[in-house]
Amino acid sequence: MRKPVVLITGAGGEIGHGLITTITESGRQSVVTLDVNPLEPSLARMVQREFTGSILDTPLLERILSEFEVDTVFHLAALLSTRSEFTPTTAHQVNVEGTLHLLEFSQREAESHGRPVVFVYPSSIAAYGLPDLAAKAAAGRVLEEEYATPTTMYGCNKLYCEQLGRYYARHYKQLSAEPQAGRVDFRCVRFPGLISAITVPSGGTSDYAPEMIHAAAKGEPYACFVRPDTRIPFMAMPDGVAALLALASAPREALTRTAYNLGAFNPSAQEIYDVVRAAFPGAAITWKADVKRQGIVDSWPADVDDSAARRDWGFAPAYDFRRAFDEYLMPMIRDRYAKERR
Ligand code: AKB
Repeated sequence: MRKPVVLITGAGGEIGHGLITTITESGRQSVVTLDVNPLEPSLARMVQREFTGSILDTPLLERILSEFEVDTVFHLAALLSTRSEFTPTTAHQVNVEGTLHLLEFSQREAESHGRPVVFVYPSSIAAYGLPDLAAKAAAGRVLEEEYATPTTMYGCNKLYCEQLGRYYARHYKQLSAEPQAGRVDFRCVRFPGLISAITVPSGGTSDYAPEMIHAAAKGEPYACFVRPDTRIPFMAMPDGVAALLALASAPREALTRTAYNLGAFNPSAQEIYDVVRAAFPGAAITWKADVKRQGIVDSWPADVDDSAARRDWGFAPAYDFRRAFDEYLMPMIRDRYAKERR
């Protein structure tokens, strides 16, 4: 008998690092990965099988389907918001068609082993689109249904894929005589900006926070591409990974919606600057707002209402702003770059 495995797409990215490590260290399930680039050797050693290729490569997905019994999919592969604005049609292909391929893959896996496949999808605060700064200031903590009018290709892709996942979950449920059998159990979070001590993201618009911190730790100058008063929600990467795993294992009947807001802390860029400069007094950080990227973060909410996630599946981030810096980011980042310098 084949043993069920977890499939992680985009596994070599920021979230994939933490997810692979946490799942494999728990020893509970084996992990199979798919990424356009080979995994770092330290990650590759942890996984049962690594596939290098595109989520748009249907024969490759067929091969995974025939070789593995996948019962959970973490579909992380995507082009982020800034990058997607430069190549919108490619972004649509990867972010939307790629997700469609993975949903179809999951549907067929579920049919073949007669049990639901849990499909975990990271959506984003980019799914929101606030019309201007006055509306952003007045909106406060936005609810999932509010301001669902994204301004970026990435945001449109994320919002649509939330609906696509919901369609798969509902459509096949209605077709099936046995409601739980053979279907996609779609679950999704809207992530804020994520900050990791281990990796620096690329192609995102919330990247100014991790870039500022990592540049300061490396002793490199950094020109921040947003204004000091810019405010969006953020989360420390360990809380992001923990949230994906908590949502994946939550009892189905506890879930009242398919897409959940998540938040942890929401400092302004100036507040991030202040803690970074307190930790690295010599840090050479300047301000050089980029009109396009500033426009994107100005359309994202200053904060989100994540009470549904807290109520339904016990979401409770361990790191607030202070703890994220004092107990996670600073010690790990200092250690990491000190080792590199040795
Ligand atoms: C991005 O900036 O594109 C991402 C996101 C907020 O989804 N980090």
